[in-house]
Amino acid sequence: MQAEAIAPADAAELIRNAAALIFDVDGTLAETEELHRRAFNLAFARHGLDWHWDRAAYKDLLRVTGGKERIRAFHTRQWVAPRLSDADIAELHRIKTAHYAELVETGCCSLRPGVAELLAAAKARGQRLAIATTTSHGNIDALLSRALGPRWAADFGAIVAGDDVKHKKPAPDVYLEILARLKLDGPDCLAIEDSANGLIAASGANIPVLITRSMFFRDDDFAAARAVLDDLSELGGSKTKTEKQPHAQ
Ligand code: XBP
Ligand code: MG
Repeated sequence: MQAEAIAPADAAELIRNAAALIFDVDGTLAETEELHRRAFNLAFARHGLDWHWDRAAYKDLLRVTGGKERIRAFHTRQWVAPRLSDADIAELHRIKTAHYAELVETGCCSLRPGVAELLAAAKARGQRLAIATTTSHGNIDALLSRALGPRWAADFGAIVAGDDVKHKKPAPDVYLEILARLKLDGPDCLAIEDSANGLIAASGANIPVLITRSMFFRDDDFAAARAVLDDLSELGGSKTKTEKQPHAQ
């Protein structure tokens, strides 16, 4: 389906008019999935498992949201694999999370283009900010304390992570929890996401979605999004046209 191009100004207006901007983390604030992939592989090696997720395998595994769920999904597909209890998987995921924090600490994963500028502009106009993610609070803090400084959380009115809710994306749980905490209605807000699972989750909470295409989800189906950008730096300049989905309001 050919998307109708809209000027970045229309996407910028969507942003400015929202009562709250609700940000996804992985792939949206920063291209973190490559670090997650490396952290999973380091944890497998540390655990004595001969598993290695290359980018193609990881792209497919990313359809499963949540690191623990992703490991379980991969384990289930193996013809031959050691028995892994839920406790084993939780421990494997804990090791992976420690490796992820070390990788983020090296400073090799900065915020995506336009993210810092948008956060600063939203703060300057008193616009409310929130985070709705599948990853963990520890991973959010590792990334944003490095990118935005130790007091980064003070700028966000609500932060909901994967294990805070019963069902992870594409279920709407994290977004419904954000709306409940902010006491706002979905249509008054705007979700900023990078994946089809994120689009489905926010749409399930009746929140309009602006997509920024990311490394592993470039070819996902974003027909239900209000606008699709290559990245948020388009809001500042008129670098390229954004794609507006034909039936978006
Ligand atoms: C993306 C995810 C997460 C990360 C890995 O989260 O699905 O599972 O891939 O992080 P987002 P964990 O909603 O921010 O795009 O291993 O902590 O799950
Ligand atoms: Mg994401």
